[in-house]
Formats: sequence, structure tokens, C-alpha cells
Amino acid sequence: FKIMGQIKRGALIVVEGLDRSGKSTQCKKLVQSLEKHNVKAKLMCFPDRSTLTGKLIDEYLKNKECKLNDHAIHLLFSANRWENVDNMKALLDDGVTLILDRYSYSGIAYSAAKKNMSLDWCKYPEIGLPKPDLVFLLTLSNEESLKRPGFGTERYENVEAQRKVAKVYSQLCNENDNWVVINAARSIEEVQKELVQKCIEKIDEVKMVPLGVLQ
Ligand code: T5A
Ligand code: NA
Repeated sequence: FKIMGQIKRGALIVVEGLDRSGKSTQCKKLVQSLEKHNVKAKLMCFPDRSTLTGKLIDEYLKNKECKLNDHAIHLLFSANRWENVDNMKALLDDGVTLILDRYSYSGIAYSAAKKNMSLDWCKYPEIGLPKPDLVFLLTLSNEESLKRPGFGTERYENVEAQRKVAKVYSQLCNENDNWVVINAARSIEEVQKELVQKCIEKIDEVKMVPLGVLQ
């Protein structure tokens, strides 16, 4: 991975979208597809439920009786990303492309969708985190989404919450130029083909460009 004494960095690629849009399915396949193209790639999921903050988040999501102030849980989701920053940077520096199953934008969208939570306040704790090179927003209509295996029992898994989150996602998409909207109402293979092609292009484009930070 060395060109003129410089190591090529990996790309930071994020997959966002509503529940059941197929993020986890696509992210797992993406890592395998990239490896077949001889790209070093690694999957990371947020929330990372294995860490200290992750265990609290898991409890909050699974147990609707768990009362936690909306601002406090927002900061926990953000802390869960900050816990992983050193690891993420080291991997990217080492030339590994990271595929993230949800990231800061989930944090912003799911919190800002709540009552009395301002969008600007929700963005603040994310400032300074590594900035993704590319964000895929997987979109699925309500009707298509209802055809997929049912909602679980976790918090936010209801139509009303999802509708509000979708609104914030579309606002974030309009504010950023590195977002690509993906029609997720197609076969797993069709969606994957489009993602792989766009990833390969991006990985090549950013390999000598310094990693940005969220602002
Ligand atoms: N959250 C998250 C916050 O509030 N703040 C934050 O900062 C963060 C990071 C947990 C919750 O936390 C919130 C957002 C969430 O509410 P999670 O653990 O990522 O986040 O959520 P999950 O429940 O694991 O994932 P999702 O429900 O969002 O599902 P996915 O990953 O979008 O979908 P996937 O791939 O699991 O597929 C769903 C089903 O559809 C089928 C699959 O086989 C599966 O059965 N499917 C398809 N069917 C037909 N055609 C296709 N193309 C299909 N693709 C997948
Ligand atoms: Na998922």
C-alpha cells in the first residue's frame, strides 16, 4: 500500500437508513465484495453494544421501561462512537476501508426526531469525529418496508417514529454533498452491485486525501 513513501489510507464509508432498509445485510456483503476486489475492509456497527456505553444503550433500546433523559441517551450514543475513534483512525491509516453500519447521522436523526430536541444540539457531540468519505442513504417506502420481516420490540420500531426520522435524514442528505440516495426497494444483489461500484470509485479517489472531521 505504499506510493512514494506514503501509505494510502482506507475510505470511511457509512450506510444509513430507516429500520429494515437492509443496512446490516448490505454492509456484511460489502466487506466480502470489497475483499474479493483485493480491498482490505472491515465492518463496524453503531451502536457497538459490546462496550461499556454499548451495554447501557442496549438496555435502553430493549427495555422500554428504562427511563433515561433524551439528552443523556443522545450523549451515550455519541460517546459510543468516541470510544472507537482511536481504533478507527489506526485502521484507516493502515489502509483498511471501514464500512460503518450506522454512524453519527443515526445519532442525529433518531434524537432530533424527538420532542424538544433541536437539530443543532444533536449535531454538537459529533463534531470532531472522523468525517465519512461517502454516505449511502438506503430508502424504502412505507409499503415496501411493511413487506419485510416485522418490527421487533425495540424502541423507535414504530411507524410514527420512523416517519419523523426519515424527515431528518432527508434534511441531512440535502445539507451534505457526499451522500448518495440508494433505492433499497430492489433485490439484495441489485442494491449490492450499485454499492460496490460506488465504493470502489470512492476508495480510489480518497486514498491520498487526508481524512476530514465532522463540523
Ligand atoms: N440509534 C442508533 C440511535 O438512536 N442513535 C444512534 O446514534 C445510533 C447509532 C438500533 C437503534 O438505535 C438507534 C437506531 C435504531 O433504532 P440497529 O442495531 O442498527 O440500531 O438496528 P437494527 O434493528 O439492527 O437494524 P435495522 O432494523 O435498522 O435493520 P437493517 O440493518 O436496515 O436491515 P437488515 O439488513 O437487518 O434487513 C431487515 C430484513 O429485511 C430483509 C433481511 O433479510 C431482514 O429480514 N432484507 C430484504 N428483503 C427483501 N429485499 C431486500 N433487498 C432486503 N434486504 C434485507
Ligand atoms: Na441493522
